[in-house]
Amino acid sequence: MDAHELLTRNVSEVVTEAEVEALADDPEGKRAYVGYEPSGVLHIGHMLTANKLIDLQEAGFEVVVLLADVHAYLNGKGTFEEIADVAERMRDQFVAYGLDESQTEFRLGSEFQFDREYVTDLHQLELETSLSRAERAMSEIKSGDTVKVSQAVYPLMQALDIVYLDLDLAVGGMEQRKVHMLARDVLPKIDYDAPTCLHTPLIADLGTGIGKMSSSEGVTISMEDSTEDIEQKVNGAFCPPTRDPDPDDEGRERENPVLQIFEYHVFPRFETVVVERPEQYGGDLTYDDYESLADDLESGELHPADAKGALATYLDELIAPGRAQIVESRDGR
Ligand code: NAL
Repeated sequence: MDAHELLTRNVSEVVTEAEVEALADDPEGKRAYVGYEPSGVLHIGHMLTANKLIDLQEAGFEVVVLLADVHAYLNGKGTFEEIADVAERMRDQFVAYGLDESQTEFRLGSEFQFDREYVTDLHQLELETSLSRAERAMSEIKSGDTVKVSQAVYPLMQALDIVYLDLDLAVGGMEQRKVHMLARDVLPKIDYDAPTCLHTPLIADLGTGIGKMSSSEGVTISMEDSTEDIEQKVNGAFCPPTRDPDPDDEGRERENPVLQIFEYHVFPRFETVVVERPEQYGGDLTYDDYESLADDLESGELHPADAKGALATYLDELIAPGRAQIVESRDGR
């Protein structure tokens, strides 16, 4: 797979096409980052951006994972002590998931976000940004019902981090796009470059196929799930025999989350996917790519129940190392 395909496969949006093509032409030594508010346990959304980081490492990029401890604090996620503890565990889970430790730079935001130069730049960005713009940028990220001043500072710090970590490419889920658009507008006003951005898709809620899967509501998959939990959640998933459960709806309100997880999680990490079936139902099916599996689901060759059985097996394999890491760190206390 060439560098351009590694960069852009399974991506919802790149900003801009021309900038990403220039990076793909000469990827060696380029730096990409993802930032995460530390949370105790990795879930399937973290794993999706991590898959993109693994693609980027394969293309020759250096990868930076920012454990955004100050951002989590500004977003009301706990005390600094609590967040520091959680950040460490999150790092170990990323490594267990498959982010090569020798190729990944893990940073804490608090290492540089209190420096005088950083804070001075931050205040300059505050002068350049309206409150309403900052608030809009946070609509998909903020926790709690009321907007706090801290949450208006948050996206400006996220913009500035891209500069201070010396990055060529900012990666995030689609919920980060408004923050990145703000960064592209506001950084040039204080004479920094607008960052190139790449956004990964959001997976629909497993149970209904509606909206986005989130750790706060609905059904999600996390590294804490046992094999039985995964089987149960996947068996109960919404999986009509079609890629597009909402053909009349222009906005595609409903997705097929089982197919999405095959596309964004299973095929990027496994060369072939085997769906086991008893001889009497036609025997095992083997797939080399997502499209042929989705075609078979649509034609009726592959029954949703068999697709779910295989999905549970592969998901379990993907999270098993992280699950073992969580158990180990609990036992170690
Ligand atoms: C992501 C987050 C916080 C700070 C960042 C700085 C640079 C790059 C990415 C960053 C966390 C993210 C979230 N906003 O919602 O988890």
